[in-house]
Amino acid sequence: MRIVVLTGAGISAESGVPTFRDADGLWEGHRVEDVATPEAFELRPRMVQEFYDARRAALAGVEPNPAHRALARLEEVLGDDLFLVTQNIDDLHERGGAQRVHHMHGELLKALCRACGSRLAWQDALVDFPPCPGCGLPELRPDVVWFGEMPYGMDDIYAQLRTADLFVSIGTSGAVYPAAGFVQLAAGARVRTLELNLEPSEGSHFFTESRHGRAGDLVPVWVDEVLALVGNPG
Ligand code: BV8
Repeated sequence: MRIVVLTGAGISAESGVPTFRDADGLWEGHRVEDVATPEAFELRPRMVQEFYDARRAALAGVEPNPAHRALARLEEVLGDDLFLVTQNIDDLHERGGAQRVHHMHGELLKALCRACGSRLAWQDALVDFPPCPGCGLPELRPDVVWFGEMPYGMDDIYAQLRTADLFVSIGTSGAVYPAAGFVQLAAGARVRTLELNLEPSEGSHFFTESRHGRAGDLVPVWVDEVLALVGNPG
């Protein structure tokens, strides 16, 4: 069984990573366009760097939860038949044990040099624009996809969506494109679709099935069902 899983901020909520749109969400106090656009970076580079420096530093204080770990168990059994794509820029899928995670919106723990294009593992702050280890220029930015920028790996993602047996969306509000359009694309390819989310998302009506609750409860149960189905009671 070939499965494509898409995750959003909701899968990391129980780990203590703030979501975007919830009451005290990331966008609280920050207008998206003020911190997550190339234009904002041109206008107020230090403010944007500080926004991502704070989120990068906060990663040290959070741990993966049962939903992250359950998906790693599923990956172990399904191997390449599982395609795990996330909108999240945290590293909790990897720390939960997943080996192959497609970060379509980039990663907090990577820096991208605007001068030489180097992409580097990065733990520290970028607010003082340290020199790029590749070219020496002070042109490092967070390696995240901002609004108006092309998400990463779209061709792979579209190819996987068209040939899957099942598309599962976990912890996402379905408010941001192109990720919010995956369910319609999958449905168009006659792929079964399942939503696991705290509440109905903006695209709930497109899903074959929806289960509402906390990812930390829903995902391990769903993974056990799949593992039983594929004859490997994990
Ligand atoms: C692009 C990285 C060209 C940075 C992010 C079509 C129509 C309208 C607009 C557009 C369109 N196409 C493009 C656009 C413009 C724009 C867009 O979508 N705007 C929106 C606001 C309308 N999209 C873009 O600009 C994209 N680029 O389009 O390029 C192109 C075109 C075609 C094909 C290719 C390219 C780039 C978008 C990426 C921007 N970067 N992140 C950063 O993190 O700072 S987006 C960021 O916001 C996240 O990555 C994520 O994608 C989104 C937040 O959404 P969620 O993750 O879903 O989080 P949210 O808080 O909203 O919801 C959480 C959900 O979890 C809720 O439903 C809640 O109920 C649930 N939940 C909470 N707790 C739990 C839970 N569920 C389970 N358990 C729990 N415990």
